[in-house]
Amino acid sequence: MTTALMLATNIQEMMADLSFSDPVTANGVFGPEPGETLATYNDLDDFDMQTFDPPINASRSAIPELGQYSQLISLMPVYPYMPSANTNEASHDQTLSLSASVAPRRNTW
Ligand SMILES: [Ca+2]
Ligand SMILES: [Ca+2]
Repeated sequence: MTTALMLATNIQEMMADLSFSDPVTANGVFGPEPGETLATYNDLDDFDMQTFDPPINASRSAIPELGQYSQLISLMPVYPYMPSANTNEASHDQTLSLSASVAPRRNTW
């Protein structure tokens, strides 16, 4: 397994059991709700536009040994049967799915 694939898999495993809506505020903000941190992110969209540098493992712990890499997470709410039809994050109330991309990248010094 390449390092990049492993870093993407870490994110996938970390997010696998999270709900689509915040369990406290239901449909709160698209992104982390006020006061939330990496340790308390509790729904999928909390991770939108987060960059982890150094990267993290599936338990949300930093991996300083791989400090030459970082992980960028981008989420977009999508319609289940038309995943490319939505381009507006604000319309997440009508959608049931999320498209996630993880971009492990090698930092340049
Ligand atoms: Ca949340
Ligand atoms: Ca949220």
